[in-house]
Amino acid sequence: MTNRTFTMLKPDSLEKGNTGAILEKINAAGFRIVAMKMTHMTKRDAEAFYAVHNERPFFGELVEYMTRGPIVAAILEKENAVEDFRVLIGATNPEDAAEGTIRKLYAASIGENAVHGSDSDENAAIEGAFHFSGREMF
Ligand code: FUP
Repeated sequence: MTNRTFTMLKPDSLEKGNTGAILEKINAAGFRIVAMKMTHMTKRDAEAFYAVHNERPFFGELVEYMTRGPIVAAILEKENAVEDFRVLIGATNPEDAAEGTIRKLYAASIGENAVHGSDSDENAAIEGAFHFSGREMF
C-alpha cells in the first residue's frame, strides 16, 4: 500500500462546482485512480473518520461541514503517493498553502479546505478501507 493515498473532495468543492478542475489537477500530477465514488457521509461516518480529532475544539464544526453535502472519495496510486499528494494539495490552512496548490486555488479557510489527503501510508490504508471494499478497488 505504500504507493497509495486516500483523498476526499469535500462538500465545499462539490457545492462550488470544482470537482472536475480538482480531478484534472490530480490526473495531471500523475496519480492513477484506483477507486472513486460520490457519497454522503453520515454524522456517525464523519465522527468515526475524524475520531483522532474528537477532543479538538473544531470537531463539531468539522463533522457538520463534512456531512452537509456529498463528497467524492478516491484512492490514488503513484510512487511516493502520500507525500506527493500532500504537496499537491498544500497546507491545511489555505493562507499558508503554496501558489498553484489545490487548497490555495480552491479552499476558503482552514475549516473548509476543499480536499483531504492522508498523512501516512498507514492512514491511507485505513481511510481507503473505510470508504471502499476490495471489490471497488481497481
Ligand atoms: P490535514 O491533514 O491537512 O487534512 O489536516 P488535519 O488532519 O490537521 O485536520 C483535519 C481537518 O480538520 C482539516 F482538514 C480541517 C479541520 N481543522 C480545522 O477545522 N481547524 C484546525 O485548526 C485544524 C483542522
